[in-house]
Amino acid sequence: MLFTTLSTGLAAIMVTIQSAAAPPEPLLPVPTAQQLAWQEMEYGMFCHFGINTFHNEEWTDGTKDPTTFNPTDFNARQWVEVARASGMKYVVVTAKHHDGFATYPTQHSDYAVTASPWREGKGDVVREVADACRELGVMFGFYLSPWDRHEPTYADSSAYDAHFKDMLRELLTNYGKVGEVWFDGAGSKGHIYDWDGYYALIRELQPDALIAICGPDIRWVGNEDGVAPETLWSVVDRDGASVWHPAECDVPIRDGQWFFHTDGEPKLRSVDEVLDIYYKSVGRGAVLLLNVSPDRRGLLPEPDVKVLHDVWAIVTETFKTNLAQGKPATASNTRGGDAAFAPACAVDGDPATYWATDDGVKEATLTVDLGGLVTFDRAMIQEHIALGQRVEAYKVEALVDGAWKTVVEGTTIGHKRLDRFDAVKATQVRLTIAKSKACPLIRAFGVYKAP
Ligand code: FUL
Repeated sequence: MLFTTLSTGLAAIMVTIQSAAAPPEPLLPVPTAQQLAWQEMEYGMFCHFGINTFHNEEWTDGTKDPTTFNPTDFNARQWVEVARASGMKYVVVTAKHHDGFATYPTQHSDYAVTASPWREGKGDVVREVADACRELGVMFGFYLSPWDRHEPTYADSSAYDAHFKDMLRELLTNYGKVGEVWFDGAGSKGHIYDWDGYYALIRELQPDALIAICGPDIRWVGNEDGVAPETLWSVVDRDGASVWHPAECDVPIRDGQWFFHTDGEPKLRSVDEVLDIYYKSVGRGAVLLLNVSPDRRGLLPEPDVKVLHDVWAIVTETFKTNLAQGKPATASNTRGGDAAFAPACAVDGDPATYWATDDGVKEATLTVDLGGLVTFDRAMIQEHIALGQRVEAYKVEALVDGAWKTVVEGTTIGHKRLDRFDAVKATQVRLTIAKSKACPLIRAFGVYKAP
């Protein structure tokens, strides 16, 4: 009796094991855990704040009197609260811009907040931003300009490297966890830096920090418009090797102005313009780092805050209800016929599951029965990029009056693809993966109606 029960149980286990399809092999290269977590954030706030804020200039030359830095109502918590309420998951603050003025009390330069009247020289912008980020659950990052127009050692590469590492060390040890270090390439043409030495220091002191722009973990998208190309790969060739190097789109909310200007309000982009940027960055698989400049009070200006708020209200409202979620889904192919990789996994709202095809099947369709006439004008697709970026071409069609109508055709998907199109009224929706480097892994597929 006991033997029979045991053997029946074993047989059942055997059957389960046999019918489970092997998980797909990763398509190398794949993101690191830190890159993956950053990609999930999608949206962050850049804050340019420093001596320039008080001179109506984008680039001062390192000679402005440090006593001119004097915000009247500085409150970094307001910056981070606004960022969080606006859907942003990280904040990057300028610790030093090209002018060399340090917004934190460095021991390695007199050109710093310590020489300003602000809080009698005892203020620390970086500390207050870092503390607010920690308290509010927002990732903290800093910008440190390699190009330095004030520092006397700048003319001597190795002396300057030592100075720059001294500042880096302070920022990496005194402010808690750092998520991103932003190295701007501007102004540095012809100068030789010890990049490897900088990177080694970061890896040693903050192993989880991502090094952006002039760095190995995050790449610059290549423009300051906040726009990623239609076809965006997170995999690029570097020094003859294929590496995971995802793109970040940095753009100022006031056109052309990273720093606050007293007469800059007319440059403030509209809600529609920022939304368009969102679709062309996050919606093309990049991460958006939107710059909002604190003003001379040391606060984010109210009109800018309103735009951020309104943009996020629209994004949230638009993507609140996936009209395909939980609806019956079928596919032209399911990996091993296994429920673990079924098309339903793309519409279950669970970020951990995905629809996968058998190895070698690089073209496939997923059809969702919407269960009646449904109106939508947005689509969202996500790949399971933890196992590599794969899809090269896709199409979304809607079943309208019994005929399939193409609403959008595109190339790459990556972490997320958002598409806008004229509203359709359909009973079914179909995603076609037309070309893929390996079997496609679709984590999410959704259709939505914008407000
Ligand atoms: C550029 C800089 O020159 C701008 O002032 C700003 O910091 C922007 C983010 O990067 O290269």
